[in-house]
Amino acid sequence: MPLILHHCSDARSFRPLWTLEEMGLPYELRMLPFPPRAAAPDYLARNPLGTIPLLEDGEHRMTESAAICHYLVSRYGPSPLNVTPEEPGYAAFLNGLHFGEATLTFPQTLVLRYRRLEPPERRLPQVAEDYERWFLSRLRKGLEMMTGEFYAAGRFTAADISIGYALLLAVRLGLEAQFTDRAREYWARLSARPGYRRAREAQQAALARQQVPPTDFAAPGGTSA
Ligand SMILES: N[C@@H](CCC(=O)N[C@@H](CS)C(=O)NCC(=O)O)C(=O)O
Repeated sequence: MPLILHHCSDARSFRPLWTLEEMGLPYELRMLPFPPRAAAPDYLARNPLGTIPLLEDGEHRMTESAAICHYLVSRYGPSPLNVTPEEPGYAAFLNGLHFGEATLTFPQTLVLRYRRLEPPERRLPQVAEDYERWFLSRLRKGLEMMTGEFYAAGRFTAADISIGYALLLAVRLGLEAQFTDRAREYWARLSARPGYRRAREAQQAALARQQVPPTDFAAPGGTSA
């Protein structure tokens, strides 16, 4: 049975898509309009949270993007994208996987929601500004913990994919101009990877084939990204 990934363009489900492409695993990509909860109500039968990603692997369903990346590299490895508990980089690996989502992506969803997605009368500029500052400060300080070109184990791993998605979202939100040199160089390294490029091509091809509109991060009507 193939792995099935439910995905909205440029949303957190890009993390597992990138991982699948880096690993060269076979998968089926099912595109959804954003936000799926409102735009594709049938999806709630598969994932009651209404969020993406959803990975279906036989009887297993997973809805947390960083956990899915961890699952793929450990369940379908061995892969250099994984770091095992025996390796010295294991602690940094787990830290990076969760740092990318909990510390770097969540504050950006507040920026997105209260600056762009909510209808004008519900927007909260103070919240958006505060969490933009929060994100940029955590990004700067968090990347200071990196000792080499990648976050853990001296090589590209799923931790870089988790953090890389947060950088992709920041670019989509127009925050790139405020990146430090370190963040800018890190993002350039990640986004130049053939695996990243293949994931973007797979996303664009699936959007066209399935006739699904791309996520519009500037449009009111979504609730959170
Ligand atoms: N922590 C979860 C968050 C999942 C999530 O909130 N996804 C967003 C898209 S990036 C979503 O589906 N938002 C639509 C909604 O809340 O209706 C993860 O890392 O996958």
